[in-house]
Amino acid sequence: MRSTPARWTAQRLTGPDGGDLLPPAMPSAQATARANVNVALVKYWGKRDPALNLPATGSISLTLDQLSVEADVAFGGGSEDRLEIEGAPAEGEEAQRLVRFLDVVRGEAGSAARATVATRSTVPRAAGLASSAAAFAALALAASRAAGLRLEPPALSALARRGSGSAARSIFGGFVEWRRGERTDGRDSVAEPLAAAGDWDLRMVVAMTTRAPKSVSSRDGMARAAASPLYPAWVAGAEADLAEARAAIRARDLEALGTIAEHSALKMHAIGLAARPPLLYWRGATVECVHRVWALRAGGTAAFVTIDAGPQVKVLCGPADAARVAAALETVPGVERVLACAPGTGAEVLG
Ligand code: 2P0
Repeated sequence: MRSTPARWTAQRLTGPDGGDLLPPAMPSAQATARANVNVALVKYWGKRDPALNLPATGSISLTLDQLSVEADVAFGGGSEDRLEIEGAPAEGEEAQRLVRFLDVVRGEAGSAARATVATRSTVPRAAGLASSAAAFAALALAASRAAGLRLEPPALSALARRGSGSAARSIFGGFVEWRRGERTDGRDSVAEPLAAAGDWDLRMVVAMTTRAPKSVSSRDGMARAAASPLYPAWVAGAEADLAEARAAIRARDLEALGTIAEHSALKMHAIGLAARPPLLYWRGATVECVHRVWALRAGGTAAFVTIDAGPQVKVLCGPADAARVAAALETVPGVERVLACAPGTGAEVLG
């Protein structure tokens, strides 16, 4: 008798289809993987190909510890994918996005097998932190393994990108650059590590503000930004911003990295303000957090803000200053929780 993993037996062999649910082409058929979120220091904001999530510019990020997503994927029989997020069935656009991603994996593997997927996140619900980067990096690793594919890191990064652009970066730990690439098929639009998590000990202090739902998704925000009169300047300045960030990371120069990271973030939000209709992700607490950080900096603390497609503020600083930064942010009205993250590791297979 063939031995099958307990998880597989429990989830699938008693399924409605009965019979042998392990197609011969996919001997592993199930895998679990975990990936951490990442925060961009030079932002990805705009696409040259929305279908393939090919970016208009390169970007550079820091993968964080503590905030991660775990994904179980099993391929087998059944007539449709069974998808569960945080213990509840995936619905609507979220479910469609997962199925589209699984279709990409099936296409690569030459398989028509349906999947059972479950994801679990350690990202606090109130955080308003986009966990799609961690989710699709974990899914890319788990689904490709489960489908019998053994992808090298660049191909894995390209696969994760298909789910969510920023997921290309969460395949790797530490400081990561996602190259814009030139090819229309996107094979050269992949991330690569610049420095490992253990190479430079920094902190990203995350101030979680209002729970108000995000009114405009990153996807829609990027589309709106592309029509902003400031957008051409954003694209034109990208290579210089990337070069500055790369040099700062190479030199382990926090002041230089923080300066370009803050500039990239504020420039990204300026594009939205100048768009018609306008786009503004900030709340009052967001603005107040920025001023608190600037006040700390005026007092000699090397701390720099970055803000993504939401009202949360993330502050890059040295480990010795993280407690001071956190204390300053905790007292801002509207800030619900503050978390200091260190550099995190890349995506890994758990089983
Ligand atoms: C970034 N953001 O570089 C930028 C900065 C938000 C602000 O990548 O449409 O979820 O799935 O490719 O990756 C968030 O956008 O967008 C993001 P899709 P994604 O981190």
